[in-house]
Amino acid sequence: MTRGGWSALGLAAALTACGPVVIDHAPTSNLLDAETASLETGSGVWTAWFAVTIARAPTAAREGDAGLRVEVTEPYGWGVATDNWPGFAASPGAHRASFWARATSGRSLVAEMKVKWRDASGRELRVEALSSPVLTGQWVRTERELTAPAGTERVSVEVTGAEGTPGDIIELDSLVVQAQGSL
Ligand SMILES: [Ca+2]
Repeated sequence: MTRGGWSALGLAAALTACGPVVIDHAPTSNLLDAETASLETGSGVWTAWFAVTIARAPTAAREGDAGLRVEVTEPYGWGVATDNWPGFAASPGAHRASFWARATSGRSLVAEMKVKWRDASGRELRVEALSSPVLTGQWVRTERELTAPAGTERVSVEVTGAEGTPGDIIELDSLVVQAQGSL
């Protein structure tokens, strides 16, 4: 069939559909929305959880044009989190999480991503964590295989550090939690 034929067919299908168009996500797509993952067009659902101010910043880009700049404002630990209770849609099964990070500090800053699997009501079923190596000014990618337990319908993400003093900067980009194919 010609390209034009397919277009006409697609239009006819769209016109006869009753509900909103449902787009199936590829099995490897990111559970986090595009802005939260990439910071390219906005700050997504990131919130300054404790001891930080956050901003979408071109200087914090590992990929694309922007990343998440996290400035520590108090000593003894810091944290950012996704703020879209009860979280992004998710399903049980094998996943892979990853993120890029770097830091502008002489201290031993480590960024830990916590992935919280929740049921439909938002109840926490399992928390899995992946910790970066000690961060430097060079970007480093941290990755881990995860398993969402039975009953998982939602996922939320935190990135925290146990160290930090005011003025420390941590930059994050390309944060991913993706399903590893359908089971
Ligand atoms: Ca980016």
